Amino acid sequence: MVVLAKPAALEQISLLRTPEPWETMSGVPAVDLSGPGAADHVVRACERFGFFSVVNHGVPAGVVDRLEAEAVRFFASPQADKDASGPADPFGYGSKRIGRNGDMGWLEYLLLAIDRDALSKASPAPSSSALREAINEYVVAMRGLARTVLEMVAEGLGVSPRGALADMVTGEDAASDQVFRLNHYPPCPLPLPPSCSVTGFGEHTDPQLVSILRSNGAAGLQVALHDDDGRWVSVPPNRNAFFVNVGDSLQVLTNGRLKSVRHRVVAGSGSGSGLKSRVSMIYFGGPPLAQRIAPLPQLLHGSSPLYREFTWGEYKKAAYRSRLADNRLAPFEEP
Ligand code: GA4
Repeated sequence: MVVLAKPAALEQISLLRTPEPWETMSGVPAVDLSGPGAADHVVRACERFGFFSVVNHGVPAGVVDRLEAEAVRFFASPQADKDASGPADPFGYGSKRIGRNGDMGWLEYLLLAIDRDALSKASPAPSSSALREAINEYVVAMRGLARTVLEMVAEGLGVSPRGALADMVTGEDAASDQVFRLNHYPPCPLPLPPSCSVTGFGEHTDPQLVSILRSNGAAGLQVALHDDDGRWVSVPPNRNAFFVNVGDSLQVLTNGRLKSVRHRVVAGSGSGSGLKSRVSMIYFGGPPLAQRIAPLPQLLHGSSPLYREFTWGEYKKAAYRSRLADNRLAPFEEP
């Protein structure tokens, strides 16, 4: 719920009514990728929540820690240095403004284009070579993880070949559209009306096939439960796990069997020294612009497609004209 009276600095950022305490999601499905039945487990989690965590993922802790340390260093650098990497239009350093249509959140971020398996060479931001190297190393690991997850989705759904979905994002022959984002959510020090929290990143679904998120262990991520009227629950942080979100494109490809997850981040508040900033790193796996997105015939089993076909380029263009919370799939639903 949006509340009106608030400090001027928060004028354009929505406040959320805070229940005491936020309800915690106790049953986040945790998939052990090397365990038996992992593919079925992945599909069940994607059907029920559009969301799961991955443990025993094989991504070396050093790769993650290096990037976290470099990200913390970047966000702690002087504002003028960070601004030199901005504005995010759409790529680069951004603060509070998200997208082009008036969405605001209590965060700063670096939004970056990935070419194949590395940060785009055409991107001047970030200028630190240590941060660029850490991102490149991390992105290679995320591409591997995205591939494994999408292969398991295909296997669990009985889609062949097993690489049909994974190739859209990590295939070698076409340039897929991958994006990488580092977010920093400092605690909001401003006085807030009672029982209110500040929106860090407003509710939305991700447009791509999958996104893989990792955070530093500070709370804030919430997801809306599919089977419970979209009730919001907090996801307990786990700095050693990756969280996978089903995106809109995977929802369409599976004719709605897997559903994209609405999620948001609530900023911490207060000025005590014990308050932790949240730092998250998210890989978004999108296909090449020309990729056709439509329900896979193999998954229709005689029923009609729920969505009309579009290209990823079309969807992306429409997404960039939308507000964060919009239902971006609605215009593509078959009547
Ligand atoms: C949501 C998922 C990714 O963070 C993102 C976001 C993008 C942006 O920040 O520029 C968008 C948002 C996201 C969907 C709707 C549009 C575009 C902000 C916004 C209001 C990078 C993406 O791909 O789509």
